[in-house]
Amino acid sequence: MPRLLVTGGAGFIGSNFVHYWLRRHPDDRLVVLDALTYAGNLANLEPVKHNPQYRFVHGNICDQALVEKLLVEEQLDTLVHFAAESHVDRSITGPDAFIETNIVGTHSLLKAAKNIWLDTRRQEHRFHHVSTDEVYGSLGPHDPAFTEETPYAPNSPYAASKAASDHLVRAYHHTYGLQVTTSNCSNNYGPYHFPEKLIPLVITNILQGKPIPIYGDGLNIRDWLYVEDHCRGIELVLQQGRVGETYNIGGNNEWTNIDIVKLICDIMDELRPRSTRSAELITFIKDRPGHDRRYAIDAEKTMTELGYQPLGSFETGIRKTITWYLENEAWWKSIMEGSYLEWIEKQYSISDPTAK
Ligand code: NAD
Ligand code: TDX
Repeated sequence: MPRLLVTGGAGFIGSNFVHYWLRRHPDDRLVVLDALTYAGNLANLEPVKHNPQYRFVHGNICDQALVEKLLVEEQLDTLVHFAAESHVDRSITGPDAFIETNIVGTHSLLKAAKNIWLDTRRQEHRFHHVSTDEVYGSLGPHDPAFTEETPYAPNSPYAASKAASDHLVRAYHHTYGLQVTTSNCSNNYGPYHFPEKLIPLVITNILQGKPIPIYGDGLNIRDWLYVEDHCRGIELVLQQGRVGETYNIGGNNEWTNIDIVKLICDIMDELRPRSTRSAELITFIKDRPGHDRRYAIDAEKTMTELGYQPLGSFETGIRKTITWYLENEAWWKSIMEGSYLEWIEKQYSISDPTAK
């Protein structure tokens, strides 16, 4: 019976993973370690708060002594590492936190895992590192999708920090024999997605009658995956993945930003009609510096080796997501204050919103 340490479990994907895992494996021990940065939210974990199998620890992944203490005192044998600074735009305006958490923090976790699982106890263990497709760089319109063999070419400080952490994880396996796996996933969407990211930003801006900011020409392409499919992919890697391997997890679901925004506008008009059409809020603004043009994931290896398949259609997933935001207004409204408002002001306070 695995005993899990989930880092970053109060964030978007981490909290979805906690719910997924405890639903599917109710007898497993699961400890969340999270620093509760602006992106971490205990409300995301409210539904499991009283579950005796679950424990929340407020702490930083850079605190090696704390991680070692938890591994020993809770007899943990599996670490699922979500904790990160995750927003590309914030990495452009302030990269330091990305270096600290994504690189130094991941290294600190690796040192703790090596110290306890290899040097002290010599026990069976797994260190699973959650990474992103952004490490592979940007694709042209007709390029084949990223495979696990695609050379790394990260373009943003965020992507570079994730790439560095992937390399450290690989090196701890190769050099010390730490039992690691890594998964590289495409853009997730679903419940508890922090409203700074495109899909929840569009939904919550429509609900507030605010402009929908689209960077550049809106023709950048992302592959969107429902967050529960990502959680299932990680579960398969934990259960059947080969140690030392990396696995791509994707949705086979490429959309231009403008098309996805128009789709959300149409669904919003149907579910929550307003006096004007939501699409009228669309505002093209200055492009993101270094904006990657296209991401696409080839998940063939994960599908054939582990039986991974994204379940459900995008149409179903996006409707479920929009409905979640409609039904959980208190959740996203409570975020719309303090430091988040300052970020929005700084990022989008372009006096001429059409300035290029
Ligand atoms: P998120 O920003 O929503 O959550 C990150 C969580 O990590 C927060 O709870 C935060 O408090 C915590 N955290 C940050 N710094 C910490 C530190 N130093 N110590 C402890 N906790 C800390 O991120 P997310 O979107 O849920 O992404 C989770 C992981 O998945 C990240 O590693 C990200 O790179 C990766 N990923 C995300 C996506 C996506 O589409 N969101 C896609 C592929 C991979
Ligand atoms: O206001 C916006 N306007 C806009 O046009 C925002 C916030 C985004 N965009 C565009 C930029 C991207 O082309 O939408 C696309 C998606 O943007 P984000 O939601 O910021 O995601 P992205 O930059 O693709 O990165 C995401 O996927 C990979 C996650 O944030 C990363 O953590 C993950 O690794």
